[in-house]
Amino acid sequence: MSKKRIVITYGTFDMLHKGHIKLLERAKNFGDYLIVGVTDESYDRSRGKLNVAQSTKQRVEAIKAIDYIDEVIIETHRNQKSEDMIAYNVDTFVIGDDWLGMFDYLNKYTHVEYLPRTPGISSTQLREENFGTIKLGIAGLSHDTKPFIDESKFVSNLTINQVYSQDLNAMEEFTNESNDVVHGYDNYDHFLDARIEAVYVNSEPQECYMLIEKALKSNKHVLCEESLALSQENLQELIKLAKNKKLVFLSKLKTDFLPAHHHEFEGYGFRYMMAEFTSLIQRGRERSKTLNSPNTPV
Ligand code: C2G
Repeated sequence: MSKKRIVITYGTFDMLHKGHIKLLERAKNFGDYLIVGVTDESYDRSRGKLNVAQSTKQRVEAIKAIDYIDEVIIETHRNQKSEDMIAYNVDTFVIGDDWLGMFDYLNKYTHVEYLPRTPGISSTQLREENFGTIKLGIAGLSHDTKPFIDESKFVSNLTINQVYSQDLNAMEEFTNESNDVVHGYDNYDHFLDARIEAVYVNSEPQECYMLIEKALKSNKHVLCEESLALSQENLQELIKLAKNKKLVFLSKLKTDFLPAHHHEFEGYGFRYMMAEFTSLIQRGRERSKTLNSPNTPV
């Protein structure tokens, strides 16, 4: 009896659509036994896919419901593909040509096939059609502003189209240099107009409370760097306001504010703590196809 020809492919398969289906149908034609690897959400986040709409469970169930798929596995880490080629004794690895060349390194294990992608359909498009796009404004300009805008391009369903700074010159300089942000304001009330639904506050600590309070009062969701307010009382007021208005009020919390951090250090004599920072853009070099860098296999 001849050996079954094993085919494998991987994907996020968020909001399963005809592009995915066409890829899977063609993959099956390369063999007798089709294995599909579905990426799990934490692995997706680590490779820059930040707002996948469906859970791993939902996406796996959608793939499992397709009768010509013989086995479904979960992709959880880098290098797993190399491990799977050996573990499943794969004959053909199939992927869409939006990854052209990225998986050539697997040729040492198996035969790699890039198939034409189906035009005109994508999960990003379906997410936008179903969930809309958040229009964000940035209040406060700093050295973080441009990197923040650059990285936001990896998040679908999000656009940044206006900035505010009480420093007119800084604001004009920024909008003149920026290819992305055209609308600049030095009047905060005018900035909080109808064109935005959310505000990213990144300003001086003494200014944050006022900027956040006004944004919440104008029914804008708020995302803020460190210091939200200069007093516990003011902070409680902002939290109450956001709750009453059912608005998102998010703060970037530094590790050293985390209760667990204090607990660990005080209780158990921690010597050091590791922290990882993900950056979707390697300074000075835009990653090709967002998720890949040439030297580490995905
Ligand atoms: N695809 C396609 N046509 C589309 C959209 C997607 O042929 N219009 C293919 C992709 O090329 C890929 C598969 O469908 O081979 C799954 O696509 P995604 O869900 O976007 O997954 P992706 O991020 O490409 O994951 O480790 C996972 C892999 O690296 C691929």
